[in-house]
Amino acid sequence: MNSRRNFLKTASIASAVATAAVSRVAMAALPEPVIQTTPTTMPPLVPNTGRPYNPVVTPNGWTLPWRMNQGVKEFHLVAEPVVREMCEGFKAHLWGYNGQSPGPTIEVVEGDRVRIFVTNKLPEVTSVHWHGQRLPNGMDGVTGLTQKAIEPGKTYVYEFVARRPGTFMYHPHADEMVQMAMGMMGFWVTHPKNKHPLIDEVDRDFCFLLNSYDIEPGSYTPKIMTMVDFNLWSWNSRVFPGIDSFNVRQGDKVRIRVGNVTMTNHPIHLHGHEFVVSGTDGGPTPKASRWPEVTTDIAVGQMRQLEFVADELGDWSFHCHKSHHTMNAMGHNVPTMIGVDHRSIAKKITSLIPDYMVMGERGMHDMTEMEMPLPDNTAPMMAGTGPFGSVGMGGMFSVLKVRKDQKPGDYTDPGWYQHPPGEIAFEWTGALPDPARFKSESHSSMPRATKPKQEIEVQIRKPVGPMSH
Ligand SMILES: [Cu+2]
Repeated sequence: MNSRRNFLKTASIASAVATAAVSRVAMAALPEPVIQTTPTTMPPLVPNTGRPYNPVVTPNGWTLPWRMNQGVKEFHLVAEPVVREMCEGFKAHLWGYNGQSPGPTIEVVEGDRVRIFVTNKLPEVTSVHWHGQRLPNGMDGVTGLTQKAIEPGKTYVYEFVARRPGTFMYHPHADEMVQMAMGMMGFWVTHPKNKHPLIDEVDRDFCFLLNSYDIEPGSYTPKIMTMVDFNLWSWNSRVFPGIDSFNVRQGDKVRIRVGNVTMTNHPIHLHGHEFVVSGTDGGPTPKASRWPEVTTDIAVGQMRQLEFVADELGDWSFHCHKSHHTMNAMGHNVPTMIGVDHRSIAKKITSLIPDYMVMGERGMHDMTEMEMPLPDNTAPMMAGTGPFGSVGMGGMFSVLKVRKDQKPGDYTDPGWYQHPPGEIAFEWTGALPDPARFKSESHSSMPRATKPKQEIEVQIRKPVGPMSH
């Protein structure tokens, strides 16, 4: 599957050999790049060299192994075209790092000296900017401003000390519009060296990037000129139901780190719990500035750390609160048909076009259960089947699964929550009394000068045309 285990074996052999005096030539060789071939969530990479720390888990992602070279942590990133499975049955042709988009998460400890080799296998120049880091200016990765562009086929070396603990990311600073629209980005976590007054120890630590793509149904490559009208809203380049659940044990202190690499804001919302924002890409927030939230807006280019105690058992939705961001590839030119009875016209059309289907006269949930013919390689618009039927979601949606018996360090999916008897919403089968209607007691503050001549009820149909979110 992935070659991490082999790499670690090789890496530890290499370092064992290294201490036994190896030629400078061998030591100068690049670390072997590690390539990931699946979009599954890899277990946390427990460090076997350097200072210990509690590693993060990257949903549908992985952490890049390193080698220790005379006290320096060495990583090798390869910028290259990748095929990313965004959900089952839907593959996108993106650009990324080391086989996937986003690239692997990089985890280091405050005070570590880090050396990152970046090999460019793209058809155009690139560079890597280490978003949020304190570093020498020449290591900041801005093409033309702080360094030469990395030409195709070339490898550059970045080296700096990870001075500030916290939540960071990396992405190109060369032809950014194209390269970020194509999926080039990755997470970076710097763990604190010692106990930090503002950084709590947690039992579970997750990280993901918010990203968006515009891929026409039936095609594979994102349109890179899109500014607002994206049709795929993803976490770590996955769309629901392709996003793995966040599996924790009841009572766990949980930290979720999120970075926004899209071109709009995302109000990230958690059910059943309150969280605080314990940090940003600027560092941990002062304790006095933390207040309880169930939704926090993450603006473009921002990163946030959400922290909470997962004390409520269950399967809790965790999603972006913009309703268009929990749907997949959809045409935007669909008029609202709710309340429109077009049975008669549908009958006439069906005689001409047998496959004709009327969409959405009772809302659009029906579409989630309908077997609609879709072009090959298209993510279903709203999907995901839960224990009670269709979830009717897509895009930026996942589930926090809180269980009594989830073992510490076990991130595997425990399956659906078994609700205790009497704790599920149920159908009322008794008589329905007529509703008692309240008499309005409100008055307008400023009465109209003239009485309206007649009651007007407006029937609105939204205009057809391009829509922004
Ligand atoms: Cu959103």
